[in-house]
Amino acid sequence: MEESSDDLIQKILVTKPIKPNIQEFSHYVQQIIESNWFTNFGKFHNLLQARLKSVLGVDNLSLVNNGTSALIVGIKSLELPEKSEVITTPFTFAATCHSIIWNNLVPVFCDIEPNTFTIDVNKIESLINKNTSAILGVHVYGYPCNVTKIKEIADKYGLKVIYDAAHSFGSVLNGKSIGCYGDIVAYSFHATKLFNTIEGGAIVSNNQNNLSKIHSLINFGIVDQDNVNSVGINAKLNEVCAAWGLSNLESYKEEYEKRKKVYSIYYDSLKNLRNVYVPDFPPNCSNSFQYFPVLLKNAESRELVLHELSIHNIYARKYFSPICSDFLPYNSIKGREFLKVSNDYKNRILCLPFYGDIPEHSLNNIIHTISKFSL
Ligand code: T4K
Repeated sequence: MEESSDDLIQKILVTKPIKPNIQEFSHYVQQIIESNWFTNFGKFHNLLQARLKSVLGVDNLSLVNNGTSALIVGIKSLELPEKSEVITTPFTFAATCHSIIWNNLVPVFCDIEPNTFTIDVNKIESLINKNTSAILGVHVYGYPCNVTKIKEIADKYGLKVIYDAAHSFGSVLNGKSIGCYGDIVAYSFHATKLFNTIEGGAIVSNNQNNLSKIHSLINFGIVDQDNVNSVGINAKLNEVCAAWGLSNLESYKEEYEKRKKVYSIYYDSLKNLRNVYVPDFPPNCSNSFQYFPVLLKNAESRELVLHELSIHNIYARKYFSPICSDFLPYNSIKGREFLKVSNDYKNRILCLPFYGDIPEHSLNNIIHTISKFSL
């Protein structure tokens, strides 16, 4: 949280990506150049994969070129019946729902639960029918879905469970990695994520048998030089991005600690304001420190806050508004009329600029502005 004269004129955006140590990264790039091996499951890919298994506390992890590929390929690996229905939340980034359509499946929207913005487990069962094949929950902003109840429902109806953990790098729930819950868990390592490989992501499969299928789906469906056994795609993570990720493993830890401090300043200042809702993390789940979402009084107060902040060169973001059910490709999707909480929250949600070295005067400015328009 150091300030400089540059900071005073700098734009304050919703996030600021972490960067690797330049010496370490340059050293890796030199090795990549000399090796003549730039992609296709190279040395740095394999090193990062091994490190991330340990960092994320999971057994089966496959690296991919972005979080959207992680979702698309992860779902594909489950071989769900064509045109079957996948129950999901509209309160997420477009990639979540798009990944269902890309698999020739049908998304069905379920509303969110008001406290944590995650899929409302009390509303899932009423959406299940003979065509339902899976539930796709999103640990939105890192808040964990009710994984216990979702598993119970999935087991009862024989459904697969997929989690979008794009916001949950390093999250631990009930003493286990968030990646241990569900059949497939998709991570994003995009530049805007706490841990990034510039573009990148990972698929965690909690079924060991699925691993070789995922590996080949990432690589065109190739099994060996003579056999292509499935309609795969090219979703490989290249060596430079993998090396960037390896060098970022240290930066990530530092950033995590810094964000903890920023989080408590926001939390202590905003938590008790009238007309502002800051969701708490459940005691059994660690905070991923990916976003700092607040729910404001109404659409009008949100616009006032956004406008006032922009005067000071501060740009908060309306993640997630519009919600996915508002997007053109989803206009005729089932369940759109029952999204009361999602439709209310999309008008009030705001993700505040949230990163380790956000200047203190900007932080104070944001807190002051929200307090002013939340009376
Ligand atoms: N599931 C969920 C729940 C997700 O949120 C996402 C992605 C995915 C799946 C798919 O994962 P990926 O396929 O992307 O790996 C951004 C990110 O591009 C996207 O990854 C993220 N979620 C989404 C929530 O945010 P935009 O369209 O808002 O990006 P943009 O360009 O407006 O950037 C956001 C802010 O970050 C800006 O204020 C500027 C800053 N920024 C951005 C970039 C790219 C930087 O400071 N440096 C940068 O390099 O989508």
